[in-house]
Amino acid sequence: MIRVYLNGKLVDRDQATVSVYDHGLLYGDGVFEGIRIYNSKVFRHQEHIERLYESAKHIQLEIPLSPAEMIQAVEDTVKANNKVDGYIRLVVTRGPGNLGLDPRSCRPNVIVIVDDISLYPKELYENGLKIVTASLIRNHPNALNPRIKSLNYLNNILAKIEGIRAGCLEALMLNHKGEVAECTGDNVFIVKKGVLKTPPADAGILEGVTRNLVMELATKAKIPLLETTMTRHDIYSADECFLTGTAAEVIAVTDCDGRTIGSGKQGPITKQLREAFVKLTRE
Ligand code: PXG
Repeated sequence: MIRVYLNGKLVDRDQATVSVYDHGLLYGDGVFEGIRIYNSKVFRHQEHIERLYESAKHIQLEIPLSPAEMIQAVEDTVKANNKVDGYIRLVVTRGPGNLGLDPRSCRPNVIVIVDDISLYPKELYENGLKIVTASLIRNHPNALNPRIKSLNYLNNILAKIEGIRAGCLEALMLNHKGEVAECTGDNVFIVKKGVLKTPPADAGILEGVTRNLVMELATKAKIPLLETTMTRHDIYSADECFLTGTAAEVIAVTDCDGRTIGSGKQGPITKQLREAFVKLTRE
């Protein structure tokens, strides 16, 4: 039986319940993180916790644990579940309160779930993903900033549904200026004439932990790297394209909106960075 951390206690998953008055449920009011466990180690733990606290700060949600206590709670939950490889869903909801948007009566719920995550089918890591551009734009940063990993993921879910309806497992999202932002749960990279490019944080993206790591790996491998604004033209005419994310890891994109990207196969720099990523996480 999976044991879930709920407000300081480890409980069986069937007993891990929260109120229907929780504003996380009623309004999507809360924040979360998705973290991998590789070889019994919580991957990039500190970075995920930092992002969680930054998201919480932005929405003025006071987490009732210090970051150090949160790290301990996550470690304890991983141990209690004997997890070697897996996935952690860390959730802090605004908590139960009165009906109505006013969050002042709420007391946050802290939840840590340790479970598994399903990857894309293995062959897609060799053949690459097909994606389409969603007609829905990414949230305007002055409305709900994509840098907040909030419980309100409808923007991404609606784009994902568009992708699925078009026969694709991922959808590309543009920002309010028509520039490439990110996919529904992954950041986007391209390679053009040997230069690795990715949209900057102010393009309206979640600053992915995997994105940061891939940029580090590229720097180490002396691959020129540029955070730069891009449009769909840059994706269509790229030599290579790939996505990064905790769930997806590093995966090639070989088709966007019916345009074959580069050779139509995983490109050499994508392969190199994916191998460096796999080496780092599996060793
Ligand atoms: N952009 C968005 C909008 C995301 O939600 C990423 C980029 C990649 O960030 P990381 O830090 O993971 O490299 C994400 C992450 C899920 C799931 O359950 C989604 C994410 C991560 C883990 C699981 O679909 N999104």
